[in-house]
Amino acid sequence: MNTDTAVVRVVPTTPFNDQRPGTSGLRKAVSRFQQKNYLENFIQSIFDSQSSRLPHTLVLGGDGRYYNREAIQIILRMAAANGFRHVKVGRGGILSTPATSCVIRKYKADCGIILSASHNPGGPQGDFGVKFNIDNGGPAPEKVTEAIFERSCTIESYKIVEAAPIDLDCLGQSQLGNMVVEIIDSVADHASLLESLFDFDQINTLLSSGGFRICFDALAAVTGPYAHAILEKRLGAPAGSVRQGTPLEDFGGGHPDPNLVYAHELVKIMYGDNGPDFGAASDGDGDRNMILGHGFFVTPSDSLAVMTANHRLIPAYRQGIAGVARSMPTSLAADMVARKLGLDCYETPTGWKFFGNLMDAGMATLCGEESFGTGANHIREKDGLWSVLFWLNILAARKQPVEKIVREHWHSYGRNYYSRHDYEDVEAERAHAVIASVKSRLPDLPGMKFGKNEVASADDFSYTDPVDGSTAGNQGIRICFTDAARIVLRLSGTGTHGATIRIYLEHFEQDSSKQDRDTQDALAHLIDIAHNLTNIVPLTGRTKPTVIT
Ligand code: VG1
Ligand code: CO
Repeated sequence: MNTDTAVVRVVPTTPFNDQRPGTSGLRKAVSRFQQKNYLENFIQSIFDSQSSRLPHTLVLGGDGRYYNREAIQIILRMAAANGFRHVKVGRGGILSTPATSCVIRKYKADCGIILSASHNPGGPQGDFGVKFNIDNGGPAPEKVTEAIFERSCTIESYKIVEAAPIDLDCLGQSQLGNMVVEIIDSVADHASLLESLFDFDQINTLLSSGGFRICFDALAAVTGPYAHAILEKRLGAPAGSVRQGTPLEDFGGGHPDPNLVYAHELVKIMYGDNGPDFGAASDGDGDRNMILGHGFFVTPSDSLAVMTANHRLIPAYRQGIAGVARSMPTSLAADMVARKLGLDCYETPTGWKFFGNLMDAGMATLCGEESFGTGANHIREKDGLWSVLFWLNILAARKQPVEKIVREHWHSYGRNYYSRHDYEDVEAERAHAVIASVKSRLPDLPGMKFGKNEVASADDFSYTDPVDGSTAGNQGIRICFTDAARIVLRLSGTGTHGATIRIYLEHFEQDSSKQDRDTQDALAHLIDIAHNLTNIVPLTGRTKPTVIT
């Protein structure tokens, strides 16, 4: 189709007041995004905030959720009107978040747009979202998201060309005005990057031996095609090792969130008699992961620590790694490893965007968050399948069960009992009251005793980026105890209904004879202290968390 003559329409609009991106992009109910001009305003605000440089190449895709295809058609017509010359789109509108990061970097694109609300449910009654990534392949840093938000507050018009819809399902190039639209294979680039990092032959031998079984649950979200191609076709896992491997617009009605609560079918399989040796799940947009052994759950914080301790088993990291970084609420397990191995260790605010500078500057190689996210400097996003392959490579090299590897790890480095308690959909005012009441007590807490636990320090975490000196305040309350236990409290920046209070609890146990306890039991004393400190029950009217991970 030749639409060289495509007419650019300038459409008048008025600002919406709720387009400030959160922890990871702009997330709203689908119905909000479908409101007239809502998506268009936000996309134009992104393009306007980039106008100091001539835009050239954009990478575009999404997790396949409801409204993905319609949004892609709108964004393509707006990109053409805004002067882009080339857009690479994942076939069928499908590109996982890590694959998008990979494609941006590989082809030196200027930026990327990922249509996803990650782990939030999809479908007409669910959520939609827009993430914006910059030329290093990573999420836009706060100065960029703030500029987008400011623009959205004053926007008066957006630009779009009139054109017939592009066929998203057919590989190859077509023309939209002066812009080339290229439909690319969603999987190929990311799969070959992953192949360059790990020992695929060793993993293949393990998976095709018949003696070692895996179960990967894509939760009917974006990773299905990637997992089928890599785990089954390339690495020899028998067909059927990947379940729920077809992306559905509503994720089959579930929460595409890989944790013990929402990936319950996988959990049942892995804890069943004769369950597989290794299990994993991924989230809506493929950047998160959960790792399980037979009858055994690996906390994401422990997963980062085990990866750090075993990095020399992986070809890409055999020569050593630069350092490790974790988000503030993530447990200190990785720090224990870093200390023993003499590696640099960084603590950043929640959200992958804070790791980008550390990786760009060659300061951190492995990064992780307690929220089921681990990744490395091969791209600038967390990467679910990378994490799965990292574990499979460790298992293939060590020839031990997952549980044994983790227990030996605890024996060497100590165990960080860890859990997160979420109170979802709390009335915003009440949630802010909880935070405010703890904040007002912070100066008095150091030295205070709660039973046997004495507070060593208490603060509101603020971060100064060691690379560019930018600062981020109000990143969560940390209360640290003299025995290395911690309670962290913050509000979620990804929800779309009311406010979500997250309480993170951590207790360190060096004594091997005490590393076998139930997590919630081991944390019971800290849970009591957290209730006492936050007054969460009287202030919110909630007696227990909505989700415990
Ligand atoms: C949550 C997690 C955070 C993660 C973010 C995006 O944020 O806690 O660790 O980076 O989601 O994940 P919050 O503000 O709700 O706690 V995802 O997989 O969007 O891309
Ligand atoms: Co995600």
